[in-house]
Amino acid sequence: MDSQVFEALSAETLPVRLGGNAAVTNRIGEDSHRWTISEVGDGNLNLVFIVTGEKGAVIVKQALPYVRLVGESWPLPLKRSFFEYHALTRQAQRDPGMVPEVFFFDETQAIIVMEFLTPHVILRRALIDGRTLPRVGRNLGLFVARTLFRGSDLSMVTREKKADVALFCDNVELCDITENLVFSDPYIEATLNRHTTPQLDPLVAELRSDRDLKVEAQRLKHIFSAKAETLCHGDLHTGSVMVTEDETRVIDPEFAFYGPISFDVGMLIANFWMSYFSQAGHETRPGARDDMRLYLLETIETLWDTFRSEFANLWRTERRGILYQASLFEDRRDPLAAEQALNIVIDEIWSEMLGFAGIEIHRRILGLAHNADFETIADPERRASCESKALKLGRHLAVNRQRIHSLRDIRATVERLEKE
Ligand code: SR1
Ligand code: MG
Repeated sequence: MDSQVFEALSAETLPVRLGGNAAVTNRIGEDSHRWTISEVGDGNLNLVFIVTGEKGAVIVKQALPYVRLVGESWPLPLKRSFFEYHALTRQAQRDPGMVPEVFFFDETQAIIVMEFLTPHVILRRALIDGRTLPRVGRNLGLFVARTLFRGSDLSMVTREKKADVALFCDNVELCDITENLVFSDPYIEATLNRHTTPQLDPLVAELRSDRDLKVEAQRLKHIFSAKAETLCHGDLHTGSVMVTEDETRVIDPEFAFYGPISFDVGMLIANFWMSYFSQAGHETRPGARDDMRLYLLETIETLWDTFRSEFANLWRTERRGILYQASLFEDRRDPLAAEQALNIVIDEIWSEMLGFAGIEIHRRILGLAHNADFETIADPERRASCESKALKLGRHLAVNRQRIHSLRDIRATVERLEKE
């Protein structure tokens, strides 16, 4: 096989491509004729294979030169694999043990060979199945605090941070997807949009003519594109998290870019709120829905509280970058100055995070890329009811984000909407 020309893998060609590769054979065994290979990619973009040999298994992920969800009519550069590889290495340093270990990267073939996580399942699937994972809120709260703080000018040597901004700034096409699919398309009659029930039509029309909402969506797009604060995962939803009872791992950072600290936090929390509103479409056991909903609200609170306290801890112990330097706050007569600055920074993350969460909810119901939480609700009436409650929460968060002061206030809104 020509190693200089990209070729999409298949179960037949994969052993030829990777059979002689020591990084792979050391993990799973040398006899590639005995490998079993299954393609399991269910995302929107890539091929994903589980490759099992006599000694073990690995994941082989390959980017395709187009958007898998749409087809070859939407080309997408292979270089997203390069950004995913570099994001994984940085996240592994910033929060060890939280991302899969990478064994091999081939830039030309856009292949990453990495740890096969087992018996992990995708968090979104677990939540649809009504599973309550006790450690997810804390683990994810720590992950976002550590990766986002340690990738910013609060922590990094500024020359290294600027070099990294320059490296990741070429992930243009993936940012372009987010800029259009997340921040703009849901609020216009875009060709790629769809919502799955006509029952939503009146609410969708209302949202698309809501001036305050459209202004906020564009303000948030402005923050997304202009605030190169830290290395974001870029697509941190519950489909990008794998779990067991004890472990949480974050996967798929191909959308990595330098953006606002608040972006990953908001996208992630939005997906727990969507899970909350989708529960009425999934549960049949008596009482189970209420338990699950309570679990989801508590997980959101744990995630945010953990993020805030770990971010504050890192602020107090690891603030070695160019921002809010300790030298400016050394005056013992005013020990609260650094704490005042911290509170202002966290308040800004909070209000932006709420806005991003609201927009993420909208795009998953009105835009191109939907999520299984709602899509797998078979009854259209019920699906529309779940989706409309989520859409209303999204509007509330985006428009009122600077007037909302606590998750307790949001909880009251969420529970009121659920009873509608
Ligand atoms: C065309 S890509 C659509 C979506 O899939 C990815 O997972 C991202 O969420 C993107 O917005
Ligand atoms: Mg993905």
